[in-house]
Formats: sequence, C-alpha cells, structure tokens
Amino acid sequence: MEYTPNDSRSTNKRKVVAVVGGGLVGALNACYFAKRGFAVEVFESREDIRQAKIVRGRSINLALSHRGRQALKQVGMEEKIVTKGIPMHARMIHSLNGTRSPIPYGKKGQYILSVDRTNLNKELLTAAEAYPNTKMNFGHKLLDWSFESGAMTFLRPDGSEEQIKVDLIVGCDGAFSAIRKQFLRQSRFNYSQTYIPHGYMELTMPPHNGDFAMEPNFLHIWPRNTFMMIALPNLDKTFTCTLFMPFEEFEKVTTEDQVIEFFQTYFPDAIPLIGVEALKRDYFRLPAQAMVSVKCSPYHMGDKCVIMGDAAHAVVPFYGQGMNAGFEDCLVFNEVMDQFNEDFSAVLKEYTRVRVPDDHAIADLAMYNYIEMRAHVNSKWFIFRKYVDNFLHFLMPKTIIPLYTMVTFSRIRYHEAVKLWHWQDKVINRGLSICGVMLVVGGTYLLLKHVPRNSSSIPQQLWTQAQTLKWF
Ligand code: FAD
Ligand code: EGU
Repeated sequence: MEYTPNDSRSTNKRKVVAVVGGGLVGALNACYFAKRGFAVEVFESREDIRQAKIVRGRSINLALSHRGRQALKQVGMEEKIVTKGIPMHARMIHSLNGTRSPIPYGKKGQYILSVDRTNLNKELLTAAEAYPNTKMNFGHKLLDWSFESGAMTFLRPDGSEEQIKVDLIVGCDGAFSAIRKQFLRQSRFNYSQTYIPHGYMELTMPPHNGDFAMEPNFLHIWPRNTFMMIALPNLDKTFTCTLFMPFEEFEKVTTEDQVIEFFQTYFPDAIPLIGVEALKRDYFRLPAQAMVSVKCSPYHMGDKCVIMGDAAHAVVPFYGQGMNAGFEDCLVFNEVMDQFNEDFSAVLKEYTRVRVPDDHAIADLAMYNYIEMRAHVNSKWFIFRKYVDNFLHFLMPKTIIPLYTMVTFSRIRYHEAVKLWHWQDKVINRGLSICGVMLVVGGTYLLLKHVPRNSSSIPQQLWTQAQTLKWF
C-alpha cells in the first residue's frame, strides 16, 4: 500500500515533513516544524513511551545547559522543563579518602540542570502533539528509504510494511540511524565512527532517611583516571550514578564479592550510599553499555533529507553536550529556515555548511576530554585544574574564559570556542614565558645584589661567573 498523508489536517498546498525518530531531538524538531505550519508526521519505532509501563533505554537523567535551554525556549518549552529540573551549581569532587570538594560552575546564575530523560521526552511528544498539524505514528520502524522516489518503508509491530512519501525527511533516529544508511551510498559522503574502550553502567543511589543521600544541587564526580563515576540527582531523591570504565575491567569483576572489593578500592565512600546489597544486585542486572562517536558530512541529501541529533553526530558523553548539541541543531536549522524562506534546497545546503564545523568541534572536544580524563585526571588534578581556570578568568575576565564555560553557558559556536581556547592557551603561555623571564632576570639581579664581594661560602667558579654577569 502506498499513500501520501493527506488527511483533514494537511491540505494539498501544505508541505509534509516526516520526522523519523521520536526521541529527544525528533520530538523537539516536530514542535519546530509544526510551529512553522508544516504537516508534520512523526515516525517512532517504539510504542508511545507515555503509555509504556517500563521504559528501558539509555541514561536516566541528563545535564541540560544553555544551548538546550535556548532551543526549548524557542518553542515555549523552557519553563516546563526547567521547573522539573534540579539545578546543579557546582561539581562535588569525591576524593579517594572520602573528602568532598565543591567547585562552582561559575557565578550564581550559572548552573546546569539534571533532567529526567523520560519525562523530557514525554513532555516534548505532548507539546508536538498539541499542534493540530502534527500526527504521531508510533510502532513505525523505518527499514529503508529511497532518495530517488523519496519513499520510506516502515515496519509495523504486526509485521506489515507501509510505504510513505513526503516532501522532506528529517532523520532524528539516533546514533545507529537507519536514515543515515542511505547517505553512505552516496559519493563524497564522509563518515567515521569510533567505539571507545570504555563502557558505562548505571546504578541507583536510594534516599537516606527520606532525603537525598548526598548534597542534591551538585554534579558528583569521582575522578580516578581510568575509572570514573558521576552522579546526578533525580526528583524522587535518588541519584543516578554512572560508572565509566574499560570493558576489560568490567569483565574482570564477575562475582558479588569482587564488586564490593572493586568499590572498596576505588569508590569506598559510595558503598554505604548505594548499599552493599543493591550494589551486588544492580551491577549484574544489565551489561555495560558501549559508547560510540560518529562524525559525518554532509548532513543533507538534495532538498529531500536532513539528519540531526545523534543521527548526525553521536558524541561521547564527557562534556554533557550530546542532547544540548542536538537541540541546538533544531534551533540553528530554524534560523536558517528564516534566512532562506523555507526553500528546502537552499536551507539544507546552508544548514550543512554552518553546522558541520560546530558538531565536529563538539565531537572532538568530548573525545579529547575522554582521553584527558582517562590519562591523568584524579581528584587532585581535577580540583587544581579548575582552580587555575577560574583564577585566570578572575584575573582577566574578558580575555580568559574557561572552555567549559563557553561550551556550557554560552551559544558561542562550538568551533569558535575551540579557536578561542587555542588562542587563550597562546596568551597564557606567553604570559607564563614573560613571568618566567622576569623571574630569572629578577632572581639574578637579587642574587648579584646580595653576592658578597669576596665570599668563600660560594664556590669560586660561581662567584667569578656572577662577577662577570654584573657587567651586563
Ligand atoms: P535518541 O535519543 O537515540 O532518539 C532516537 C529515537 O529514534 C529513539 O526514540 C528511537 O527509538 C528512534 N529510532 C531509532 N531507529 C529508528 C527507526 N529505524 N525508525 C523509527 N524510529 C527509530 N547529553 C547531554 O546533553 N547531557 C548529558 O548529560 C548527557 N549524558 C549522557 C550520558 C550517557 C551515558 C550517554 C550515553 C549519553 C548522554 N548524553 C547527554 C547524550 C544524549 O543522550 C543524546 O545526545 C541524545 O539522546 C540524542 O537524542 P536523539 O533524539 O538524537 O537520539
Ligand atoms: C558525563 C556523563 C565533569 C552526564 C566533564 C565536567 C557527563 C554528564 C566535565 C553524564 C566531568 C566531565 C561538563 C558539564 C558534564 C565538569 C563539562 C559530563 C554531564 C568539562 C549522565 N560535563 N557532564 N565538563 O566540568 O563541561 O563538571 O551521564 F566529569 S556537565 Cl567528564 Cl558543565
């Protein structure tokens, strides 16, 4: 059966946009296209998560920051999401000996939010559906689509197939995008994917005496070089802890006793907080999950199809930017739609031109931070580095802005942030060189000033050298 969606909601004149994937980015994109008045059809392979009893999937909560918030604001969703988020004003660094050190993200208004992924997805789906020109199609798994005819083939839960043709396909179907598969068959399409050696596992820290087990308004971090754990607060007063470590190491821990032994060695303070029994049980509940980084270009095919979110750029989670970047994609696309009067041919081309450098930059930054954290970031180093960053910013607030600040609290284009970061590095290094030279010059001067005319307390050779130097 082949049909073109053309029910009472879409007139012949109105263009039909198919959003493939009803995850975070797909649901937000549906709002954007619906707001512009297109006939929007959302196709999502899973059943409606608002009806599902158990939602299994990736990470339970996420850090929402400025870029994501700006994108939500544009479709009137910021308030709704922010009020259900938990502000995190600082990181809390957990040292091996149990010491906790808070390090603020910035000034008072600078905080990130811990938001529940499922709730965010539900709210966005409901907002998209509230537009009369949107139609939700759950249980529609995209199998294939044809660039030539523009027809998409979907698989229904009952095993039947459906063919659908639209004016524009927006692929928001995640890191293993089925839409992207067609891009790979086209000439001059660049693609790279990398699985990192680390996996992640989520563990829940229950409330203690009816309250949060740790300080709630923080992003808790246990930096241990190769091993790392992060915890974000939830509204139900639990924390979701995410343990990052090489698959190799996950595999070494095979018995309940080894789990406790492992935590005793690396995260001793977390044992009583998560609970010995819960730890033994939850560690074996699900296998560790893989993390992949995907970069590609272009993001469009002709005037027919464009990819956004993880489908275009899966990034490793070590900057807390995957969703934020995907949301910003929607915002940038919207800006380009204004500039080019919704002319798909021009808009798609321009979108690729402006967005690829930025998405590639955040993919690189996240990977860089992964390597950096793994290589030499323990709690002391982390605290030291953040203090240096903040101190330099304090000295020169206009000149030196920490990289994470530009990434997390501004809409400076990601690739510009990288450039500024390199430039600041040069300024800092030059500053350090000048300080170094001044120290040497000043030190020598002081030394010579205090060198006795004829001292037996310093070796003769050095004394002679010092006397010679005096003449310069
Ligand atoms: P997805 O969320 O993957 O959604 C894709 C949707 O498409 C799904 O609903 C799926 O069912 C559907 N789909 C897939 N294939 C098909 C098909 N063939 N047909 C129809 N539908 C299909 N980001 C942050 O900003 N902050 C964080 O703190 C953060 N923490 C993270 C922690 C971890 C451990 C991980 C792994 C990621 C984290 N991220 C974070 C990244 C974030 O999860 C992703 O960037 C975000 O979910 C991408 O959204 P998306 O809609 O593009 O893809
Ligand atoms: C990882 C997994 C601390 C949620 C990067 C900071 C993250 C998040 C940091 C996850 C880190 C790392 C930054 C934010 C954030 C820090 C950031 C990472 C949220 C450089 C649910 N990262 N994350 N950087 O600065 O900019 O606090 O799973 F440990 S939020 Cl790896 Cl700001």
